[in-house]
Amino acid sequence: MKKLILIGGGGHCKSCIDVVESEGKYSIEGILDTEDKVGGKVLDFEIIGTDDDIEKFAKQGCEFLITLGQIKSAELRKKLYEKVKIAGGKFATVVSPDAYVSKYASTGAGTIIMNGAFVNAGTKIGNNCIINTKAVIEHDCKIGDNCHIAIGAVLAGEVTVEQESFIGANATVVQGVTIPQKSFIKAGSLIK
Ligand code: JB2
Repeated sequence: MKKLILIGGGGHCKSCIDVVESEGKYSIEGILDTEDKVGGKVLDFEIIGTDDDIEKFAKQGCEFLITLGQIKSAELRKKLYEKVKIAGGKFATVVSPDAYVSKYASTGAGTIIMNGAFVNAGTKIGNNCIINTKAVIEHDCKIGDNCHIAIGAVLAGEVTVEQESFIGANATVVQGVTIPQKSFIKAGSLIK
């Protein structure tokens, strides 16, 4: 199995660990968090260092997944993604075995597709995105880099979500709408 380092050891990390373990492609080497958290644990996995250790683990051939969540802003996830890239690190793409992803869809580096999500034909998902539990992304959607499609959100066909946007839990975006970059769509919204 390929070795994986998770970056960010909070609530979102727990959900990611579950998906990574059920996919069974990666062995989790440990988690990077802030200095004060080093030595602690998240579920069964140790916090083994800080972001200053990214380069060391990249040189050891580990892959990376940013496991910090993203709600108000994509800045921190984006910054960490760049840091891994500069260190020459490779990103994992993680897909839950309990998600449906069409063979005609594409998924970028560092993106996780979580349990029960649907991604239909012709959809393109960028890098460093979170497609959270039970999100539905219909045909021919375009999701830019650094987006979070939260739990149970529904994007109808041909929706575009530009980079660094957040679509809240159970929000619905109807067919053909474009969500501009850095948008924050509140949970339960109807966008038409
Ligand atoms: O610069 C950092 C950094 N800043 C904070 N580098 C690293 N490697 N880690 C950092 N952290 C750590 O991220 C914090 O010390 C903390 O352990 C973690 C954030 O955890 P928290 O549970 O506060 O948030 P989250 O981002 O994991 O989850 C939020 O977003 C999800 C999408 C929550 O609101 C969840 O409920 C939500 N599902």
